[in-house]
Amino acid sequence: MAKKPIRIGLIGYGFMGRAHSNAYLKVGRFFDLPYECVLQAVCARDEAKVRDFAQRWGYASVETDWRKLVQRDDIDLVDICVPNHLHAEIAVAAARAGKMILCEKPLAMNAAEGRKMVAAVEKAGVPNMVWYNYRRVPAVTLAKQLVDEGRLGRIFHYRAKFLQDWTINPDLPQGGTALWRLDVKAAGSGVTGDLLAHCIDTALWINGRIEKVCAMTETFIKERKHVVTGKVEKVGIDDACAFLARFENGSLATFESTRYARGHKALYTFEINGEHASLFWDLHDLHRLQYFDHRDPSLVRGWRSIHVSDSDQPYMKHWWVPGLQIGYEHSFVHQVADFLKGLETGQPARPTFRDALETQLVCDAVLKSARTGRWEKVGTAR
Ligand code: SOE
Repeated sequence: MAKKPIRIGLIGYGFMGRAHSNAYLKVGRFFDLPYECVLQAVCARDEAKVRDFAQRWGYASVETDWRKLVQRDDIDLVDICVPNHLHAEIAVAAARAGKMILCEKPLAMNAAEGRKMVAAVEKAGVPNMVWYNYRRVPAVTLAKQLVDEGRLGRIFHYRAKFLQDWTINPDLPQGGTALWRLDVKAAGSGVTGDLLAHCIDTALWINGRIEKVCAMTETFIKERKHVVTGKVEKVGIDDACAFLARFENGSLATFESTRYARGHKALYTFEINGEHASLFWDLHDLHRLQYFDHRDPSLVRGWRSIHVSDSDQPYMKHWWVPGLQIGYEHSFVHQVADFLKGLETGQPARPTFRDALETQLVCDAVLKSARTGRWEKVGTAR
């Protein structure tokens, strides 16, 4: 049977533009779906560079103005891969134009913007999703499955961290194409929106709602040259953030993120301790899930390192044979596959914009608590 084309309009072609394009190209080869992703257009301001990108990845056309792209009749889905301060305006315009929308994380600069985006997609009734890709690393999906099956019993603790070390150099400027993550006007926040947002998304998904948080942040390098203005400017982002949280289910949590942990490049880890069992996952060893079950006979009781590559384990039947692992890029392929499956079944793939607003609300409460020095309640998205 002929597959229905989904004509993609990608806005932005950085690291995420590549990750998403790769996913669109691969998904139909590994997953049986009634849709086919068509790389219809890519948009960015630099015409020469966007043409190069289009040629390398196989996009049929280019645009240099996102407003034109979202109005095109031959685009079904708009994929937003630009810095955070542009997410809301593009998403609202794309929703009004009736496009499906995939948006890079975090959803927005803050929850107020996020609410407008949720209202726009829900009013337009367009399918929408945010690229919190780590949910779809098979070992993370398996962690969720084990918790949902009740294997851990009552959850006592959730512990997550995301450590990097790429901004320690004080000569690193802020702003511009590659370094917008350091510019608060483009990013909204530092590690809270960029890295902790991933940890929060996974945590809410696996362990439910967070009621309140108590946070501290620090900006270690107070001034940096701005690439666009050429002036030395105040740094407005949080370089590091740590917070305590209470989940609605009664469990206690600690979250930590920094770009100043020398030696760590992208060390995202989480551990969950329950009444019967615990689990631990580490992005640097992403195909393994560590699991300890106290109900095992004491002679053989201990942490097992589950190599998540068996065809019974999440997503793995679509790839190679048991024992052969997959990696980071595949989490994006899985996300597109689930999105397309959602179109087929009418059960939207998650996180939707509304789900991602929950994460945004936690980020807002974390940043507020860091300012006030008090515990802050997390607002509700529903
Ligand atoms: C930052 O370095 C970054 O690329 C984040 O923006 C991504 O979301 C994260 O997955 C890896 O680190």
